[in-house]
Amino acid sequence: MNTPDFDITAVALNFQIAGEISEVRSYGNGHINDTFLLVTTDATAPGYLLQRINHHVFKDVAGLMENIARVTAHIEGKFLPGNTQKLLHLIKTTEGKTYYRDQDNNYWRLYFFIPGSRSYDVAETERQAYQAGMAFGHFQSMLADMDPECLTETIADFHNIEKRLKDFYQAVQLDKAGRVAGVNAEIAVISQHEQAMTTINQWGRAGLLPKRITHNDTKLNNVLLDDNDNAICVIDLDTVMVGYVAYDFGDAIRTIANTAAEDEPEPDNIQVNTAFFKAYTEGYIQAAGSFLEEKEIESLLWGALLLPYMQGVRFLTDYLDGDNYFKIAYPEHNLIRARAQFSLFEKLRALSPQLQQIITDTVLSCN
Ligand code: ADP
Ligand code: GN1
Ligand code: MG
Repeated sequence: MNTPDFDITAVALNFQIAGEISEVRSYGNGHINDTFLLVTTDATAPGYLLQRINHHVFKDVAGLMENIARVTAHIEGKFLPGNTQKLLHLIKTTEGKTYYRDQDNNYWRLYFFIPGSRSYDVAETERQAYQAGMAFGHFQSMLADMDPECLTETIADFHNIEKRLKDFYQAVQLDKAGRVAGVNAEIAVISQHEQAMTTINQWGRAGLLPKRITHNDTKLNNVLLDDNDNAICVIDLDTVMVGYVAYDFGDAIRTIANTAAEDEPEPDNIQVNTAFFKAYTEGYIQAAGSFLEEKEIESLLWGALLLPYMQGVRFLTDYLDGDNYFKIAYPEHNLIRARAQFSLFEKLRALSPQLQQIITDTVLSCN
């Protein structure tokens, strides 16, 4: 799904903004929503972040926005005086709503731009990895006392690998884009590991893992860092809903412990950075260790294997469907992304004993 042109200034006039818009820029590298940075003539305003919510992906926009309002209010209530963390702040429409629907059925929302912040697609330093771990761990911890059932499930079965595999095999059967003949090697990888990859589902069904409120999109670029690489804000709250902590841990490791970008075409460039894995784990356990149950800790490595595998399944499904879900930059993009995920998955698998040791040692040192 790629982006048409919009009259962004006209859209922004439907929100309670200060000053006039002097500049509009396309912003960020998200695969789902469209994001624009708005600069205004009001020198006191830090600028705004306007997003067109992808309502083909998020079918219940009202429910999604209600989730974000609840989650941000809950977190705000936990901030202590003098705290330096930032929080996404929704700007209401001129009608007092959290989102605006235009005449073409596009859905828009507006946040304050968080000044002095930036995000990274690939981690550059251990500090970034550690800070991201702290940020996502702290995020989960602040939501640990909220009832998971009070949030709408914005995408059903989002991290349910059994459902993702079902969708994948359906895409293989339909072969809508005539691409199945070219992906036999990837199909073989998927089928070889599918049994093992249902471990978290099985533990969940057996009642061994608590359901919690999780972020569900813990890519490195969904945490904002300041100039000194301090994590200042967890963003992209569209998928905050019920989940298992292993999903967040795994999705973060998928980008943070990967030496290459998510769509790296050269497999040799895709390696596991064990120092970044350790740094993320330390940050995460320091922030979340106090509420995690033993089985959840045991599930973390499974999450680190599952999320690259599942992301590979999702990219490949979209490739076979004809690229309807993720934005792409070139025709084979989803295939290259899927291959990169499977390559990372294989490397994480090979290092599993070492990675488990890092988790175990970190938990022991934090007790
Ligand atoms: P998507 O769902 O498409 O990934 P995000 O909400 O993650 O959209 O936003 C895309 C990018 O915009 C982020 O990676 C981040 O760099 C930037 N961003 C998002 N919200 C803010 C904000 N309030 N202040 C500053 N930058 C932001
Ligand atoms: C999408 O929106 P963005 O780019 O942060 C996707 C995630 C994937 C990710 C892969 C709602 O995240 O699940 O892990 O791309 N979000 C949705 O980069 O599907
Ligand atoms: Mg994002």
